[in-house]
Amino acid sequence: MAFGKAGKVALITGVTGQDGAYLSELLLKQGYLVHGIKRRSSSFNTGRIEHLYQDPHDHDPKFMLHYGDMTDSTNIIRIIQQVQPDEIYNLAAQSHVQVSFETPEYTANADGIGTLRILEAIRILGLTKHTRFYQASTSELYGLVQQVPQSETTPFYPRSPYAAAKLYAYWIVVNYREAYGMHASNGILFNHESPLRGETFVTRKITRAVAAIRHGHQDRLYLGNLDARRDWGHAREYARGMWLMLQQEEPDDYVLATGETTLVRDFVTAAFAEADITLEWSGRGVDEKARCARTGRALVEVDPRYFRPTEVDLLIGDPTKAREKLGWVHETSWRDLCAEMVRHDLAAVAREQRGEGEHRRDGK
Ligand code: NDP
Ligand code: GDR
Repeated sequence: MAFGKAGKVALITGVTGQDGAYLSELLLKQGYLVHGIKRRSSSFNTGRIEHLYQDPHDHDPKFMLHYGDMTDSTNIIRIIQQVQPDEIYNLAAQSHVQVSFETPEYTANADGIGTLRILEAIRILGLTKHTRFYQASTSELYGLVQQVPQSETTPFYPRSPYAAAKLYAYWIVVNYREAYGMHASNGILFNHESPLRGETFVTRKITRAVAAIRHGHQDRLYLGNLDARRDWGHAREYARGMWLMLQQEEPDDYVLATGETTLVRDFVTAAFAEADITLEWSGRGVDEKARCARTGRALVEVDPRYFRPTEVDLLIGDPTKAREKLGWVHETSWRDLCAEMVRHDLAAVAREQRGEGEHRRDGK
């Protein structure tokens, strides 16, 4: 791996999330001084970056956290002024598509206007020519299928308040790049997962449930639309792609994807298989019940409460531009990713059984 210039300063919003954790690790390894913005929370929200934490009283800490929120301009301006970052990675977002239908205004504020707040802070503070900016854009922008595979030139058609908010963020980044010559880039990232994935996204919900079922702590997994197709890659590899975008001489927009698409149903089957449980599907469509061949028990059921008012049916990305210009390629197949997540969650349940940890039941 190429190493960045020692002593660069990065600011990461959303540092406590899946991508924030992988990106922090990567940048620290590259010799960056990393500042992260975390939200005040009544419960513990720094589990993913616990291993990177450094006591602020330490001499010369390389990883520092600041309280902040994407909905508070004054706070964003103050942190950027203090930190004077060379690079800002804007990963903070209300990132759950289904939840965005329930909190559309907040999602627009945090994900859409929040992005504007950072860009304006860079401008107000006179950092336009100094600070490079990465925006966590998303394959959800493509929404209703226009053409596949989806690339940087495929038209957008957002299908959720989340995607509409991210659409605003995408275009305001392009606009600040063109209007003020900022080094601002959009990474249009397709779904990426890992053992650090939030527990209410479908892959992790599945792998956690498989582990709980395998150990007899849970008897059923309720899911929504099993017929959606997603292009799933490994989050660690996508974090490297983000960093590569900001190392280019010119800012630009890039798709990161694997180029392979998989049914949610097939991910479910593979995850159970990894835990030595063979699923036999009794049918297709929304009323199906999946049955476990070995025991005859229904292990997976479709619950319409997890259907979205509007769904994104098919995502499959074309990462050619990222390969050619950034030299970025994905390495982990979705099957290996699924296996890694199942093994991780099986081990977590086993630790809990030995009284060494806690395994919570799934939510949405
Ligand atoms: P996560 O949901 O795991 O992390 C989101 C982060 O944003 C968390 O640190 C969260 O804090 C923080 N956050 C949420 N709301 C606010 C707010 N109002 N102010 C400050 N911080 C906030 O997401 P991922 O790591 O998976 O994704 C990172 C980014 O990439 C997101 O913007 C997401 O929309 C986008 N994206 C993700 C893809 C994926 O497949 N993972 C694909 C394409 C784009 P807390 O920990 O306190 O909740
Ligand atoms: P997505 O991820 O909406 O693609 O957004 P998610 O894992 O939530 O859903 C993927 C697909 O699975 C279907 N599904 C379910 N989803 C959830 N969460 N829970 C279920 O029980 C369930 N059953 C079926 C969904 O309908 C959907 O089709 C993620 C987020 O990380 C976004 O922030 C990011 O922008 C996109 O990926 C790219």
